[in-house]
Amino acid sequence: MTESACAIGLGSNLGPSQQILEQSIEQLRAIPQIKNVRVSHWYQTKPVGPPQPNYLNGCATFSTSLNPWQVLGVLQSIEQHFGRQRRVHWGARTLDLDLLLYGRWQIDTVSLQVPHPFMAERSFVLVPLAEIAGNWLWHGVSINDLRSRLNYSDDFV
Ligand code: A4P
Ligand code: MG
Repeated sequence: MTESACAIGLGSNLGPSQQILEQSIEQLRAIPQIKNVRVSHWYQTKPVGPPQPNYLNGCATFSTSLNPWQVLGVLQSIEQHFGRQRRVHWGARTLDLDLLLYGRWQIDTVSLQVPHPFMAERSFVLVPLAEIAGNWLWHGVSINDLRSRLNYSDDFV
């Protein structure tokens, strides 16, 4: 079966964030169609958007035989497990899982956009992602190159 390389972003700024992020990785590892899960370090980041607590952010990569919509479904069911409630757009959340990259796929629908539309401007995505997937491409540009274009010294706690 064809396997695709996938990158996701993880974030939490409510509750025991590190525990929530680590348990969400365990849930991913328990899914038979998800293999070779690699995880960045966790970074404390300042919130982008409305005033809210600092975030703990990181990224993970894996290979999967699931299609992108199935991956999104898995991410949303893990979010639900941790009690994510969608209230304020860009507001505080116990767990936010975003599909960043799915192979070289480009998807532009309401329910799924890949690559994730804001990833190229977000240091809380690019810094952890560069740790584990620096040579992966976003519209032909490497993650390392995208990261080096950002001035991110003030974005971390
Ligand atoms: N959706 C479309 N494409 C995707 C994708 N690639 N991955 C749809 C995941 N979901 C995708 O998402 C709303 C809808 O987006 C979903 O139903 C899905 O079908 P959501 O997670 O319910 O809403 P949201 O998270 O409030 O909005 P959004 O636009 O996803 O926000 P982001 O981009 O997730 O940003 N600051 C720091 N420091 N760290 C953070 O992690 N996160 C956010 C949220 C704001 N500020 C932050 C952080
Ligand atoms: Mg989201």
